[in-house]
Amino acid sequence: MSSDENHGITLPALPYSKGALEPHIDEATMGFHHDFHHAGYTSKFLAAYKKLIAIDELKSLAEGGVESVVTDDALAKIAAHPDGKGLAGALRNNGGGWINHSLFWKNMKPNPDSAPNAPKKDSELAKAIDKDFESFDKFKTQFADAGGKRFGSGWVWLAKNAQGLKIYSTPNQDGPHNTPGETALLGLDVWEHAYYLKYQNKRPKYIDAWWNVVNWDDVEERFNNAQ
Ligand code: MN3
Repeated sequence: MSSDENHGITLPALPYSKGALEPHIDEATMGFHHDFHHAGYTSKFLAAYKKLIAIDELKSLAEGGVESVVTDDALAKIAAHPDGKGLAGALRNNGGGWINHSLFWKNMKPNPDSAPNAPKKDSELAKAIDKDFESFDKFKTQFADAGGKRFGSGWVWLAKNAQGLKIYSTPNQDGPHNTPGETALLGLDVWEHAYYLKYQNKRPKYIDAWWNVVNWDDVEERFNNAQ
């Protein structure tokens, strides 16, 4: 398939091997998560996207790129079109799933020795976290709380907008991409498929372990690019 036919909606390769995040995130979970869940979101998003751009009155929504079709505004316009009712839901869930997981893999990196893991001291990101959350520890507590309180499936985000940094959670595959002006810096998948094999129903244990593998260089790069 050429890049024209898939509109850039492809399954990105993991930036490390499936077992590289052990012992924090297990190899089997990474395999299912990437090869089945993310692959499924990718193929279903592409199918829905192709249907969307075949509708004359709606195809202009894609002019800003594939991510522009999953803002809340675009999805409302799609849902209001007679041919777009089922399509809006498919785009929201699968487009969101494709975007969120593409970020999630890059947001992590191996840390087999569980070395201390935090943003670089004196980086602009570290200063912004201290400014908006008082301290890195308080940031982590607030972020983990948001993950623990998310009922059912969803995500926790550290996002940036014109006012600064904020933490929030979203249901299902929603995320900062739904809102223009919000930039996702760090996302945590709290769907059971992200942790159940290793941690069963113990989501807080998964979140505790996940802090070890956060790729703060990636978060910092997103923060600096969002200035
Ligand atoms: Mn997932």
